[in-house]
Amino acid sequence: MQASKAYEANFDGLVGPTHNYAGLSFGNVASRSNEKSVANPKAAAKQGLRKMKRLADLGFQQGVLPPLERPSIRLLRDVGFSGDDASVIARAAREAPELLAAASSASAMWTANAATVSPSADTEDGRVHFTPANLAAKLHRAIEHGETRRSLGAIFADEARFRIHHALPGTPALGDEGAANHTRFAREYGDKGVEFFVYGKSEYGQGPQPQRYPARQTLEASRAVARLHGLSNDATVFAQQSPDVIDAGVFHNDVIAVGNRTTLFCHERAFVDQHKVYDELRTKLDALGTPFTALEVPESEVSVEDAVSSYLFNSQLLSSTDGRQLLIVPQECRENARVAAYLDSLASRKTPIDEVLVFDLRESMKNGGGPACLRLRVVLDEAERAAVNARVWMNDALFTQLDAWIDRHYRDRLAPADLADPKLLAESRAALDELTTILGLGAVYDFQR
Ligand code: SUG
Repeated sequence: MQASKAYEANFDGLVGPTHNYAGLSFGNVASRSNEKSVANPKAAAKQGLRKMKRLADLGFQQGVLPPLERPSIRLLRDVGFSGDDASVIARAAREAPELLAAASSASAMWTANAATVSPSADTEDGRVHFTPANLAAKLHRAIEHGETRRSLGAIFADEARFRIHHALPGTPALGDEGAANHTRFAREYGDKGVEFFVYGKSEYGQGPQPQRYPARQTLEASRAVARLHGLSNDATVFAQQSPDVIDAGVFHNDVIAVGNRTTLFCHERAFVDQHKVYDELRTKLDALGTPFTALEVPESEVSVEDAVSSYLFNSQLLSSTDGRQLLIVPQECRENARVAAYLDSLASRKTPIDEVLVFDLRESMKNGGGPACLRLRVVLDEAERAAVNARVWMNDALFTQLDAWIDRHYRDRLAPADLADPKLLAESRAALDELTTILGLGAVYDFQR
């Protein structure tokens, strides 16, 4: 059967007005080491927006996902703070600043964790399937999925083409971190592919576990998502992340590996039984007539520590229309001599990477979010693409509108103490209210209902 032409669209999370550094993610080195530093939400949002614009200008399909309503008054009420919204914030600031911080995080910007997505070419019912991630490992992230599901529903509304599941039950046994632990390989995007799920530990099975930092994704969750999406066993591979790299700060697989079409770019210490993992991928892809190349970076050239501090593997590997592969890296990769040398050497080696583009995403990086964290990949054929809410596609007009919207609504300085400011809630709601009009989302936020 001739597969229809399909594209990989990237949906980036627009950084919300409450972007701050609260040190909420134990196991994420950058989050912990920048705790309590002063953030610049305006710069953060503009850095992300510029990446979207540049990729759209280069001819990639680029969409926008909206921020969530923060601070989450709903969370603060759920944990017992009452009164009007200003009193809820004031009491939380006084009695439980850590809960106010969790309620205020702009963490929905990292849309690689929004959901796991399976293209229609892979699923039993021929629809594109989304499972919002329960993000059960961290409170500030565990409150995202209900609102995320609503946003996805406003963008991928056509139920004949898109199936948006509910998140898995939010319990440690089913901890799910979404597409950050999921990659898909296929010859062309529209061909049937092999979906690759990477987990940190098995809740009920045997096997090694990290000792220092939490494993956020379980095998049981990965298998559940594959079942929900109607994926076949002969086109799925489940692999365990090396527990010692989790202990070195690799809290999601996308901090140590990235894949695109027939290429897996990863560190040599990424997986347990790494060569068996390659063999299984190669065998299952071969059955689909699809080649497979693993471009493995040795510890002797780039250590796991270098990978964690530079985010070399949190890059986007993109196929341009002329078939070349581009690697989108954060500027921190140029600032690490070994990583820079590795990237420079790509030109003279025979590798599937043809060009490297560097982006300044400093504000997000300081919370452990690089280029790949900021985007959710959705493979769409022509008809599916036409069914997406057209207002979310990045173009010159949307860029200009969003850039001015950021100027109107965002602060350029947000310190931890500012989270107690009740004006931040009003500012954030005013911004989001206007955004729903710009993006044609309808009343997706609680405060609009
Ligand atoms: O979940 N950081 C995020 C970073 C997520 C990166 N995503 C991927 N690798 N795909 C996290 O750890 C820090 C927030 C704070 O500390 O204020 C935070 O949530």
